[in-house]
Amino acid sequence: MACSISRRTLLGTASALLPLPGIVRARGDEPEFEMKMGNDNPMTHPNTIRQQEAADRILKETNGRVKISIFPNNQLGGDTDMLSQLRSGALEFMTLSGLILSTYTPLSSIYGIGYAFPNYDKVWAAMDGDLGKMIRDSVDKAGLYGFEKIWDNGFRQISSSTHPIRTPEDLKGYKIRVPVSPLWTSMFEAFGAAPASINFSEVYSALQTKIVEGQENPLINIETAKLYEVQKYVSMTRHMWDGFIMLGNGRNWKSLPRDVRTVISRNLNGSAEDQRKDYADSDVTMRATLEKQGMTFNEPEPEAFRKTLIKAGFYDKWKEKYGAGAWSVLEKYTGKIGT
Ligand code: X2X
Repeated sequence: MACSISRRTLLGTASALLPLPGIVRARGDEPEFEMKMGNDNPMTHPNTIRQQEAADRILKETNGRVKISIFPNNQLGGDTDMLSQLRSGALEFMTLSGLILSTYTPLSSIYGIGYAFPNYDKVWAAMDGDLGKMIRDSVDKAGLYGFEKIWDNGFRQISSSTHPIRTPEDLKGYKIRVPVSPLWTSMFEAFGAAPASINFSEVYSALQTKIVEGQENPLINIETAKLYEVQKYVSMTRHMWDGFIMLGNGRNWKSLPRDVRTVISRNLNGSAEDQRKDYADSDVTMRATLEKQGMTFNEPEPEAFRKTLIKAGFYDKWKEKYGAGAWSVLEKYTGKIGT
């Protein structure tokens, strides 16, 4: 006798095996949740690659119920445009430097203080520890959601089309692009440079048309954005560390079912760990690649730059802005700064 199992029974049994309460979705069913994620990184950048991997895993694990579409390379607009979309809920997710976000959440730039972190061990202890928690709490209060694992954006180096940066003197009057952020502007003003706040989406053309002489970024961003086509020198100043906070719109995020939030968090945080590995040794691998593209490198002595910031009162200014409490959380991981 043919064993006939009703579709409802089959679906009921099958759904019991799924990681999520749900039903086995018939092929072609529309996703229950369709969302967008934006970033300012090219297609070949680890952010785009790892975010797409996470989105693929989420779609599979939810059996097609949750679809996140990735829009890389400023397709949805520059960082400040995407941030406005995120805050309104028109965009559900984006990665953004805490220093750019700090126009709304001042504390989120504290990790970017010049020469604060000497190495990645201290970076991750801080960002996966109390400093990251403090920043995420400030992000949540601003109506956004900060995922537990921050993504890496590396130690930053200065590139130039006119001359290498060997000493702080070389930064006097230097027309340098910086991301749109009070801390970035303040740091290069303290060096005596002439910083211009420009979204990454406009950096290549600003360098090409000589609106600015140079910019600063980790080597992986210089390579993936092809800035070697419009820059000649790279000075390994390593003047700060930056990260990309994975952000969600707070209201959208809280409206999702708990099981959906669990799958999204696990996969986005997992991809953050993968992306950190991509960045970890990129300064070595990317230097060889960029030298092949014709860039020349120099290694300036950092102490003279750090002393310039001290003399300009940069550390005192920002310790007062963040407050002694937040500053002590930072120094818990970095040791005394600005002395
Ligand atoms: O805008 C930049 O320089 C970049 C790509 O590093 C950031 O998103 C902060």
